[in-house]
Amino acid sequence: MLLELLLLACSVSASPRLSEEEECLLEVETLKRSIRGLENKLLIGAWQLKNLRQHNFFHLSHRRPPQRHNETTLEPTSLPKISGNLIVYDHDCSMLYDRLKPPSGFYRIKPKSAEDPFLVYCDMSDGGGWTVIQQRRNGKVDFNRDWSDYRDGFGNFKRNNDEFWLGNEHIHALLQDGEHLLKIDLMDWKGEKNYAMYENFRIADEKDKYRLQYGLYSGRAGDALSGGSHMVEQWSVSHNSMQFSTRDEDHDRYLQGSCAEENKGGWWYNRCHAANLNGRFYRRGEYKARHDNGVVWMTWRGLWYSLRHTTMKVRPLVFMDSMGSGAGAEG
Ligand SMILES: [Ca+2]
Repeated sequence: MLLELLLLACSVSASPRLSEEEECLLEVETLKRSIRGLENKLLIGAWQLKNLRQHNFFHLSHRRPPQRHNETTLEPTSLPKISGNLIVYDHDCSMLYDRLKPPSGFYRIKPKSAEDPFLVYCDMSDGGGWTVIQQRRNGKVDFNRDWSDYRDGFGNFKRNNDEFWLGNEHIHALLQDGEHLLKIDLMDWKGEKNYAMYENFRIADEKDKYRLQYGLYSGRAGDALSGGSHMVEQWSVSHNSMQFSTRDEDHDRYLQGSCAEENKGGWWYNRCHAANLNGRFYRRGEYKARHDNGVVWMTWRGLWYSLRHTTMKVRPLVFMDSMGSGAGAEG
């Protein structure tokens, strides 16, 4: 549009002399180049804004000097590469641990199958290398949320004791390559700790509603994900091969109602559960309610006790083989 006006202005004002026409064309060419330069600046700005929004913090490592008005174009190939503190080498926290052995904290990772890097909490204690996918600590974050929140992740990603759900899309990407161990750390209101581990933990993609799969259980808190040791309970509450449900997307096996609605969280509900780690946060442990909707691990403290701390964290099985059991009871 701008260019058309410029060309029009040229054709009206220019005399038929060739030199002036050439001059005008030259000016148009210069303006075209500066438009391309501005378009590229806009691209860089949008790219920086995207990073800022995704990761809360972002420092320009290579701030470009201000451009002169008639400076020639910046070709797209000169867009800044991911560099400086934006470099993301690690597919998960185990890779970061192997490389740098840093302390526990929030780091940016990029699993092979993920489109963009994202922020995770890395637990570098307990053998190190754990990527944390869920954390409950103080009840400050509401876990009774919709499908899109559980898909994309929610909560706070700043302090070590922040509560969050990493997001089913991120968890799916994280577990795509190789086999992973899931460790669940629990703590009750007296400060007693316990844990459960599952081999070959993975979840399907969104098309299959993030269906849960896991293999062998080990640990001391009991196999609540499979509903304990009774066959009848296992049939109705085992979470293995269940799809994910939220209050607005019911994929459970409870035909008369919605487990997610009753139990106040997103989870792989059957009809309904023996483990409800995304449930409602009750501040005193034992609770009374219409439904067993607390932060529950049935095989340890029962359905009517809501836990104080929970952590769900994953690590490649290979990592465990090279480091020993990793079976510490750290919460
Ligand atoms: Ca249902």
